Amino acid sequence: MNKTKKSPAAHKARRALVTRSTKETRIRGRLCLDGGGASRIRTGIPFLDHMLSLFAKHGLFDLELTARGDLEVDNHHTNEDSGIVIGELFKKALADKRGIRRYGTAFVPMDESLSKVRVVLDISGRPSLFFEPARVKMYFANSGYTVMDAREWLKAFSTHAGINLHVDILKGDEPHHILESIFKALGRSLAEAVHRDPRLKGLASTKGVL
Ligand SMILES: [Mn+2]
Repeated sequence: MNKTKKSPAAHKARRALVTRSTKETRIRGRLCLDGGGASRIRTGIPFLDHMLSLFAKHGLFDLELTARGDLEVDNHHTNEDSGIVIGELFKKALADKRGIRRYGTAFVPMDESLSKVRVVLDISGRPSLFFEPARVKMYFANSGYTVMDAREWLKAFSTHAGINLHVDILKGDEPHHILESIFKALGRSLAEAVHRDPRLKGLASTKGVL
């Protein structure tokens, strides 16, 4: 059986570094797509730090993110801009997207709360987000991070990564577990989509562009 000889590029770890400064936030991010799930996240929003470390862990991405934002106003700018920077990191690290699987799907249950989430995505280059969080209780007592904040983050991320993203809550309404399921499922479905398949020559598209 002829062994497909992998080109050196196929082995090279895909990395990116992004810094972004506005009057509202200053953010620096570093990503390795072919990592082991290690992360160092400091956004000043503890619940978001928790979600992004789960995202990195379950996606096997190595991720660093340091954000300094106008939290004295509220967490909106820092939350949204963190999504922008991580989106840009994925776009940059994916570069020409050669050999990637492109599509990813993940279901993640959180057994004790019977919450269940499905994430389906396409690294199509045509960004959009479909996420109707209507069934989830809107507010967290402690963390102050809401399901609407998560939607803002997912919108900023998918727009700047060029990803068509579908998030569906199939069961459950407990916010902490629902959001944990979403960020874990996002990590797992992205890991599948960015995976390089040696049998794939060029792009996973008959149009030849992504
Ligand atoms: Mn948790």
